[in-house]
Amino acid sequence: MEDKPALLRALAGETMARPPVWLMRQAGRYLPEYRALREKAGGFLELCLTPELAAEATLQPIRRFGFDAAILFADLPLLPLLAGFDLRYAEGEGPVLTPGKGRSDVTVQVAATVQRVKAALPPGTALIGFTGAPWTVAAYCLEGRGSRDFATAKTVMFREPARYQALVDRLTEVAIEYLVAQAEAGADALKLFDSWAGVLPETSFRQHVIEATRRLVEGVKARTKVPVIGFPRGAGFLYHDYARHSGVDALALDPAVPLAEAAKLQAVLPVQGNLDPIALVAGGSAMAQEVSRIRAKLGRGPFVFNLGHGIVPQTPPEHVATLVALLRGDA
Ligand code: 1CP
Repeated sequence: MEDKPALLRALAGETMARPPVWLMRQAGRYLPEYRALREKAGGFLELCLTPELAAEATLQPIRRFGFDAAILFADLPLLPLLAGFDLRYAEGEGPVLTPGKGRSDVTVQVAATVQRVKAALPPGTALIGFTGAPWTVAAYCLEGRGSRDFATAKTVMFREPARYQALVDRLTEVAIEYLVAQAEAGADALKLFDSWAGVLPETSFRQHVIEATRRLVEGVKARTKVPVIGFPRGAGFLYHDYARHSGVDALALDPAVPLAEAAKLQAVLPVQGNLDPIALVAGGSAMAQEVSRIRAKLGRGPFVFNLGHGIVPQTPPEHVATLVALLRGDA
């Protein structure tokens, strides 16, 4: 079908003459209009859970750059809120989670955001819903906040496997409901962020990344047909087994995945990635060379152009415009 969004065609395995493009963290502090909206919202949680404001944050980068996909503006620690954790954003810090009462209206608010965005998007622009994958969300719950190595969370995983598993079972149950609600509200694809997959050794990775993702995907697929993109950041050699056994429909690649390996992965699943976010900060010929290297290697199969991780706040918006123009052949 000609009017099917380019993103969905690529995720379904089609090789596109021009790869669809969107960027992880395409909404956020590098955009002056986001900073203004954030100011107006007061707190970051209010921004995420007020559909009118969250929809506006989602649409800002689409208006400015015309990406092929929008990604729901929300955050990964919203899932623990649904599983009985309290969440606050400390000034100048990331999320802080503590066991508590949680909030029961998260899914309703987020689904309302999805509906609003969907109604406002041009028909060729896909909408991506998301949540964190079980290990990464459990890691934030157990650690209580961001960490370089998630040593506390890993200690619980090793020392108290039953407690760890009980938490993951609960998170998986709420994640299935949350993702299905997003799909039913109009999300065209779903993404699972396993941002901390790379801190686990092989055995834990197989059990708590691949197998835990497989169970989550199975639960989602029993109720909706939308494609699922998996992002096991830092998986290294284990990307291959993740591609074969996690049940996801497409793979998001981090910047460290060599293009020769990426091409092998692409023989198994459509791939998305993997420009280094700092190459986007640098811009100029260094960025242009990286873009053509990635495109030359991955453009001959099912491919979605993206960064290998999120846009950083110091990124000049003009470099994003140049990147999109390069990919569209207008620069
Ligand atoms: O100051 C601000 O305005 C808050 C910055 C911010 C933003 C813009 C946070 C706090 N979250 C978000 C939005 C967000 N987060 C989106 C939607 C916007 C978009 O992509 O355009 C998405 C998909 C996420 C997902 C997310 N949140 C991830 C996975 C992706 C990744 O970067 O690996 C993770 C790990 C988080 C947790 C989080 N939220 C925010 C921060 C600062 C962090 C990192 C905390 C830490 O580990 O220290």
